[in-house]
Amino acid sequence: MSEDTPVSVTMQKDGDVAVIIVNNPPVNALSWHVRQGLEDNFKAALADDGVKAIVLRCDGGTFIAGADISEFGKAPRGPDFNAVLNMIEAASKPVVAAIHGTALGGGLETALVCHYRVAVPSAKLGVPEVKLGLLPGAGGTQRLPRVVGVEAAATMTSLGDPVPAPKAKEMGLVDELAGEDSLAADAIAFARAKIADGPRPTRERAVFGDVGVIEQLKTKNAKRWRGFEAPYANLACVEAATRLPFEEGLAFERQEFMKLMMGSQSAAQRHIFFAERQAAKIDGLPKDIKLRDVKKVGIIGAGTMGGGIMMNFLQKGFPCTIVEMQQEALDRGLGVVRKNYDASAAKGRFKPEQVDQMMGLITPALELEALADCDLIIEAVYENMDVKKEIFGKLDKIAKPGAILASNTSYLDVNEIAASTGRPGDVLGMHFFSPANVMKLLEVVRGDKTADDVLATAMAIGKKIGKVAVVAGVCHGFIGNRMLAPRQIEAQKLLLEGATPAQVDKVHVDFGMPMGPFQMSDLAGVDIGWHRDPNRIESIRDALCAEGRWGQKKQAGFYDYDDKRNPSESARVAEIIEQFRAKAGVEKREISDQEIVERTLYPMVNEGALILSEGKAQRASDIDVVWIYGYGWPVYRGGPMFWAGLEGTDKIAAALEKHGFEVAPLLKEKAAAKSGF
Ligand code: 3H9
Repeated sequence: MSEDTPVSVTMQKDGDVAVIIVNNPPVNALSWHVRQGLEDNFKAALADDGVKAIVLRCDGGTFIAGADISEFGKAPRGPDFNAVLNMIEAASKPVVAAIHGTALGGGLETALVCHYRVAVPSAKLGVPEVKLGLLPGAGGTQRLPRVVGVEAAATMTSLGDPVPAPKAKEMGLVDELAGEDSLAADAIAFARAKIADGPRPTRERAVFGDVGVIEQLKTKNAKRWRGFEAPYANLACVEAATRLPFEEGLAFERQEFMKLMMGSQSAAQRHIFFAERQAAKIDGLPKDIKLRDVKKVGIIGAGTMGGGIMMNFLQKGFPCTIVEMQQEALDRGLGVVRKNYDASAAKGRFKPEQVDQMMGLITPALELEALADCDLIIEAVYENMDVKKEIFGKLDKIAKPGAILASNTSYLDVNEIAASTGRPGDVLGMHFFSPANVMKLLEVVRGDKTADDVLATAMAIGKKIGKVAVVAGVCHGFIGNRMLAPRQIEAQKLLLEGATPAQVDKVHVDFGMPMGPFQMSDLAGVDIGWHRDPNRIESIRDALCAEGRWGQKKQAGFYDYDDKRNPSESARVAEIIEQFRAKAGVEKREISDQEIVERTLYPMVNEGALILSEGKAQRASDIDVVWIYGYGWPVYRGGPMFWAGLEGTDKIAAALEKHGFEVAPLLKEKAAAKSGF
């Protein structure tokens, strides 16, 4: 051990049992010095004749939560992880892992080379590497099928979901459950009891179970795994374990791991892992800023958004007052919430009594005065500045001092809304995405005068209700919808020039998006924003609206729909496009898929660059988080700004210029430096 090696692994002795303790906050990741410490301490324990058994446990809130992801892609340092694990597995004395918190990825792989595993009931064990575009690359795919069988190993590795300790015990992954408060002592006693049995190397156990499950998993998850490489690589390794000797299986796993590690999908998924955590941080604000107390929530508007927003809070036990103008609308809104919960209960996500409990937290009201005791009030009425200003003006007189007043506006100027109150410091935007009880993204819109503690509280509340919250500045459409706009405009132009809605949508779906611009428009409603000026027919979209082709809800939009909402290409839409083309004097031509990418996806990067340089997003990775969690951008492409780096900012800038776009100065800068964002 050299002088600059942090001491993150220590050893204590309890009679004839050596206890090796990892302490590497915050999650005991396997940083190079932990691997070094494990090697040194295991060697010492094995060399000590007084030691008859070894316990491996961790200090802090968790067992080892995996390899240190921040080391990936950097020059290797410290001992090779696999070599350390092989040494532990080959120990001549029984080794017991004592697990609390989470044993994840390389953490579980470490536990798998221990000869026995003892865990507290609250612990969770899993191999989530697939969520980082990887596979357990330290023997996990070869040892798991020997401990839990092929079916469980294939499921655990390809889906990446952790297993609670009691279930892990049933599966044979955990040998004994310890007392929640007596893990250290229980593990020592267990290890002592195993001295007579001796070591039990996992590699010497036989793989068991039916390999047929692998094809079943592929069929079942085909939609979920569309475009992803890692789930299939995980399954290939588990399959290899069923036919190859252990060492050959390990070599195959290593080869597959390296392929994923060097590829762009894992780089993108690792980027998002850190981006998501980074998004929670507000630049310039102290981490320990005192938050406002939010116990009771008020919602204005019981429509789809208001009801969906309220569901998030009810699920976390917040009493909610919901206000509507008319009894009928209120009843309808609450009916929808109840129906949604009942549907979830039918799928086993809630118990019926939980649904009653959540519904019991609602106070319905017809007057804004009912919100007087709420700590956070979220306005979710339709997008009209005058209406919103009137509501906030009234709220100013009703809400208690210190209450946070939020608007769920998706486009409007939060500063103007705030100015209709005498307390603009308490006002901000909380922009949820539809369906609000499902979509993970929350844009927290910081007005010019929003107080720091109001912003920090809104971000913390977002996390509490299970959202990924991102700070956005005030601008038309904030981060997400502002970037959506150029894409939608350009998609319409492409129709005029010769592309079909189906062609444009296919390019987006092939890229990995859940749907393309026209499918999205049909789902959300082609008529959004059109009713303000229904006599205007200036675009293909206006013409569709004028004919009542408002999207799926009318079984007609950019596509025709049957009773089951299956889309088909529309002859009528083709006619409308043709008419507009003639009127505009545009000549029809072949549009290549590449041109669709360049004219619909590249402009999003351009807009993102503007958003960044205007300071409307704190960092490029926040923009990526918005697009992953709010719009279904494929996580294996890391969000638009990360993808720009993969695609080449120089290539993007050149193509935008070629198509006549004004290239954002920041994008030009990145292009000149050939760097990403
Ligand atoms: C692997 O093991 C590959 C192997 O097969 C080996 C192959 C050879 N590394 O999430 P939190 C940081 S791949 C580095 O907010 P929580 C995180 O960035 C790995 N850093 O806490 C954050 O930093 P900051 C397989 C990590 O309590 C801080 O710790 N393992 C790592 O909500 C707190 O994190 C996984 O994929 C890491 N592995 O949740 C597990 N993990 O404070 C990934 C966390 O500066 N981790 N950090 O923002 C998790 O799922 C959650 O962090 C965990 C705790 C559930 C553990």
